[in-house]
Amino acid sequence: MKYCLIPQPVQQEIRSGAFSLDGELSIAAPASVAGTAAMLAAALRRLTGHAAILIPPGSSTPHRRCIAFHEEAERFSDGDGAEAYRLTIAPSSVTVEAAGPAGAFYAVQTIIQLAAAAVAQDRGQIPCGWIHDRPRFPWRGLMLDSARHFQPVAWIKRLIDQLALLKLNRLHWHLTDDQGWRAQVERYPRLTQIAAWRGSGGDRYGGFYTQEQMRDIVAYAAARHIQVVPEIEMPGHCNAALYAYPELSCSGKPLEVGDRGWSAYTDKVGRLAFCAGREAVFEFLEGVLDEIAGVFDAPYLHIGGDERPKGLWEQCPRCRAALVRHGLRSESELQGWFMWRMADYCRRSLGRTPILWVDEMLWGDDRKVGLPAGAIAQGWHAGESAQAARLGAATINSNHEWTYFDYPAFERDQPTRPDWMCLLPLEKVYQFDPVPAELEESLRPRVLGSEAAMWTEYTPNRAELEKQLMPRLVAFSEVVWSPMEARCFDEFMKRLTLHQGAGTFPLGRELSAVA
Ligand code: TNX
Repeated sequence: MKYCLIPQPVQQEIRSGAFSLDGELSIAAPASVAGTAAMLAAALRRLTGHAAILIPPGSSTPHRRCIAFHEEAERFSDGDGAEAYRLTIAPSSVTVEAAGPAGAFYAVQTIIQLAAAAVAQDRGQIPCGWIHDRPRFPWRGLMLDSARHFQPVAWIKRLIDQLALLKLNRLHWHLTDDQGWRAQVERYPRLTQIAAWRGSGGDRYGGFYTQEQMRDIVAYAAARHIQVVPEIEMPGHCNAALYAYPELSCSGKPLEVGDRGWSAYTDKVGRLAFCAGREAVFEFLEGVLDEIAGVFDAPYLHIGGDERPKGLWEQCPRCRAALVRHGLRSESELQGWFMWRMADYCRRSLGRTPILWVDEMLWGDDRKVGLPAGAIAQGWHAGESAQAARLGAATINSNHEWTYFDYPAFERDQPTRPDWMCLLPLEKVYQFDPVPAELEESLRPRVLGSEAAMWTEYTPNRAELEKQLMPRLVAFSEVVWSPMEARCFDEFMKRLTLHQGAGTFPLGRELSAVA
């Protein structure tokens, strides 16, 4: 017998007896985890209908069953990390021991799932026993593309609730792309006046996040131990920005805009890039990153770097002159120089670790491009994360065949998606190992973890988004949290079915997601 938890914890044992959620309950927590304890109280009230009483630790709790938090850093080894926790469930008490606030927070997510399962299944009785738990990877993320289609703040908060319940700790926020610019930058108002929108009249589509809204999301996520990592794309995937500021492109001419929905900014002119030969481009990008770094407090900035449209820089006299000036031989070397320069800016001027998609930093035409020093390499094709690790970089493995949630989960949905998308069923997500099989043992610690990627070209609304995310995100949580040996798909499906029946997960409740 095992507890019904997703992701599966590292160690657990069920014993006889049960802790009843019925009736009076108190929660004793030190001030350092007061917010987390309050979230537990709110969740238990929602699930059981009973209010739990929050008390300071050490107060006596006569005649009342108690959930008690203890900070026990010394009982955890360094290898456990700050996210580890232990839970002991006895007939009259649930004891939480954690190395720090993150561990206490994950213990609470576990208790919430246990309570949801107990209410749905066992008349509110949580079986006695214990759980010792810690994540397999420190980087457990979801990438959300808000550029191709826009999601309102309220929905993103629900998504963050969902990530928290699954013990995911990064929201990588893709804020800019060819199809839209979503982040308010005060120095460049045309980004949100113009680049955040496409179409006209009744067909106008778009939106953006004010700095205040972004700060609100950062704080909401931080309270749930999730870091929000913003991504500003360069040197490609930038048509929307060039529509607002055409002087940053090679031609410097206004963009011709089409009327084909999400691809309006690319269908007439193709995909463009920032001009690598104009100093104004670097002034712009640095100005943008200055403000973004002021809004987001994570120690990372994602600066894109993927899929530069080829052949444009070769045609541009300014880019050709830059090539000569910097002693470079090809467009791909120029891209390497561009990304090195911006990565350096992140590190030296902003004190942030740059993260890059590395498709073009590893496989430049002449293989001379190389990764910027101190950058984290996010791989999305097979082989990239292993190669980046061999080059000495820390890496996030988002191999698209296993983690791209824009790909169809079901054969029946394939006709609605382009041919290059492969099928990504729930079971395949579940079987993913972020550590590439070919990677030498000694380099494996360089794999920080993984992110699933929710690209949104084909997900224009909430219903579509939730259909693509759920329940694959649930399976993904086990990929990045649980030990590889603990995985068994059939048994996972039983836990998933129970939690879907219990309505545990905030997203996708309305969907018959498993069918
Ligand atoms: C590739 S992965 C892209 C995205 C697309 C995605 C569609 C990456 C860094 N770039 O721009 O949305 O494929 O699956």
